[in-house]
Amino acid sequence: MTPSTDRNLPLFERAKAVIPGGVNSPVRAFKAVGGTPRFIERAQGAYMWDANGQRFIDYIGSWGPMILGHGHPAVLEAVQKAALEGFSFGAPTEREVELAEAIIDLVPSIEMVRLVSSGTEAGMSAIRLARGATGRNKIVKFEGCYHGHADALLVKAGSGLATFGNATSAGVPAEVVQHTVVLEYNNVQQLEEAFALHGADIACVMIEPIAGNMNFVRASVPFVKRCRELCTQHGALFVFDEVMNGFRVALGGAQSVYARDIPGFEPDITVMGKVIGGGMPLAAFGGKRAVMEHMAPLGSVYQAGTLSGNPVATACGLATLREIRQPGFFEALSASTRTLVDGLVAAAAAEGVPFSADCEGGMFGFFLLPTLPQNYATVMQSDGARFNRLFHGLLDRGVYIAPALYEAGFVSAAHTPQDIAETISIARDVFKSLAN
Ligand code: HOZ
Repeated sequence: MTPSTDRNLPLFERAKAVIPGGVNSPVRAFKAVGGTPRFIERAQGAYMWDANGQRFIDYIGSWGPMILGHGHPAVLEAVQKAALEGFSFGAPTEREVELAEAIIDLVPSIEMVRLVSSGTEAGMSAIRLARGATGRNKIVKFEGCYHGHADALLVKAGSGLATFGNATSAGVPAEVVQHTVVLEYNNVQQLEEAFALHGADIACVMIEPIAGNMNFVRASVPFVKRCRELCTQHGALFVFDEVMNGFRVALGGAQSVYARDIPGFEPDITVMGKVIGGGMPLAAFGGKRAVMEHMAPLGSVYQAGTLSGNPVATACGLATLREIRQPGFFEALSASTRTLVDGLVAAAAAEGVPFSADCEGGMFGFFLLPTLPQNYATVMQSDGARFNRLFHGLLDRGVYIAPALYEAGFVSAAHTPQDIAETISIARDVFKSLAN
């Protein structure tokens, strides 16, 4: 691409004149990796095309929602039909009930659910609900977990904040986060100490069970088990933030993955987003009836939204859930993701590049570290400069991964074995250049 035919750069310059940093969500600006963000014109299946007409195999999938790939015919049909019927009514619809029923059917810990428009809104409302239901103020979160950009949760968070080296946002008054207790992920001892100190004041413990905002780090089974035990023992609520994991790592979400090792395991509140909207602005939080009945208009915890349960978004989400419920869907998706991850590990090993990777369902992550990290501090030891070379090497050759070290990747049902094989072969080329 000669400078005169490149359209991404002039678009970025134009964007920067009218939008802070040229983007509507910081990580898209390529600030950490350098270079010019690609302005996407269209997408289909596993591919996206930028303003220069370059094709990319897409492993971002709109940061998670596009589990079926782009432009799935059944989803398109549902969205087109819903759009013709009306964009927004600000009144209840049958489709909202259907979507709530589908979520409850798939996630046994959820008996009632409230639909909202974004993961941030869902996380923020879940915290308010936990505080309202328990009459307590303190919330426990873990370093590197990102639960959206609500004030009380923007402390030592991952995602874009980690990328810019400032895990706590400016503009959040100390008073607002005085009740937020931040602990190390996977550190049982710290958790026990926090409960010993504040047990009677803790409204909830909130966790990304398979954290996707410090790349991909699993909460260990003993850690999740201890969180559950301590919450129950002290009357606190255990909140699973499954915005990334829900309907992505397994049909029943991360909680169904942990229930394999912890019989009967259930969180009290689940926060969902991304896949349930299928690419439209839709998110949710749900839990046991006794907890959810604290929500207005039944109870005194207030939350509302003009676009909550939007008819086009719910049509998109329902059509997406219908597809991922098909027998064998998750087996096939998990197998593709596993093939990708194993292939990348083998390619890095062949070129002598220290590399570790992990996956669950259609979500994966990798590190330029010899072993998988267990917490944020270890994630931070990753070699950022080397990651940037890897990122640009892949991007130039048509493989689009997240432009930051701290973000998980996503495989869709539209990724064919050929796409995966092509990705691994491109990665091997790039690893070769990294080894030099
Ligand atoms: N919160 C997303 C990363 N974990 C970024 C979303 C976006 O930029 O679209």
